[in-house]
Amino acid sequence: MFRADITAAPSIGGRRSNRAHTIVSTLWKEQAQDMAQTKPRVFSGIQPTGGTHIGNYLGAIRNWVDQQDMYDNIFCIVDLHAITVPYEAGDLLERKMDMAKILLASGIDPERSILFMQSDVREHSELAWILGTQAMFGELRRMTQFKEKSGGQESVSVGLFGYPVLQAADIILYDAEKVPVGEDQKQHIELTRDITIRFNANFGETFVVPEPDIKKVGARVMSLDDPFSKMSKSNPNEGSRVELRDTPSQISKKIRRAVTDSGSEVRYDENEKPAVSNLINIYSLFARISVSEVEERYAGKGYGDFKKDLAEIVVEGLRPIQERITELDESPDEVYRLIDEGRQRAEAIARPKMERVRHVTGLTFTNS
Ligand code: ATP
Ligand code: LTN
Repeated sequence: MFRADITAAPSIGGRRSNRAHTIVSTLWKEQAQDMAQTKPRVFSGIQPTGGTHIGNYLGAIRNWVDQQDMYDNIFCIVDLHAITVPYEAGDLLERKMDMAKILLASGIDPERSILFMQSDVREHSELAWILGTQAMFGELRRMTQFKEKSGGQESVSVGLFGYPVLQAADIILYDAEKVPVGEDQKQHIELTRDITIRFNANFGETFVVPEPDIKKVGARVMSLDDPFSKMSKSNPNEGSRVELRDTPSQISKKIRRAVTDSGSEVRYDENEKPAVSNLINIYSLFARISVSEVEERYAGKGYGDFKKDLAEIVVEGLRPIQERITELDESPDEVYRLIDEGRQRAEAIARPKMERVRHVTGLTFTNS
């Protein structure tokens, strides 16, 4: 029992300087000093569902990459989430490999971040079951993503219903403080907070309560065929999104065909010009310049010039990623090796944490 307490103490938030004072024993003081130096932890996940697009990239992946030096990073390819809807086993394996390559090619650096497959670390499933006992039917039923994906049908999996509980387990298993995601995930992170607060109240302070990290710009890249719905892999119209693996000519064609608004001015106005505003956003994010700079650049010019340049900027922005993906296509063994290393590092955090959870919930049954 003493051992369990030692391993658990830092993870009850002790890693953070502002919580270091909660650690009382002398033995822990040294550890606490070390921990006060460490960076806040972030956790985020992405489903290996194929068709990764610039919405996923600008809303999530690129922020993870940009912020790698600021945080203690854990990124997870959430295959257990991907199996909550019907799928083929062979396809899943391919998509997991594809996603691993996309993340590495986008700049997730295994030296600075832990990158791993969710199902490789069994503690995710174990904690999800336990958290399921703390989550309420009513609160899960209200989740927008569930309502959208189930389309009101009865024949959807229990896994799809419990999806946000597994997501909560992913995050709190590592005591993540920040969760960088797109706007669509806000509700899931709020639910994660509620479940965590409830667990801590029932069993004692065990987990850090995480916060969403949602950027103002890029958090919601809209569809190219409808500026009122978000760019999505599930849209049957492939012209609605630019995928990371699209060729330059596919990208140009999709942008040329993207819907625009009436008038001809390249001006940011979400109400009057939602489609053009979305394209301006994409431009500003890829070119890493402000929205007003984009407007200045295109003052007096029309949609045609703007779209032509936008296509070029997106093609050039994706080019280095695509080149690295091609390189990784040649070395799958290296990808397996890096992901397995990630598993080991994730397990080293998840194991002791789960021991603590088993202990506080009365599941550990031993006389040692
Ligand atoms: P989709 O809705 O495209 O089918 P998803 O939301 O299920 O996909 P994931 O692959 O699980 O996609 O999402 C990975 C990350 O990408 C999440 O953080 C999500 O918030 C973000 N994301 C997805 N779509 C967009 C978008 N259109 N704009 C900004 N961020 C997005
Ligand atoms: N539900 C998320 C993917 C996801 C996730 C996570 C994101 C699963 N577990 C933990 C952040 C943290 C999605 O659909 N985008």
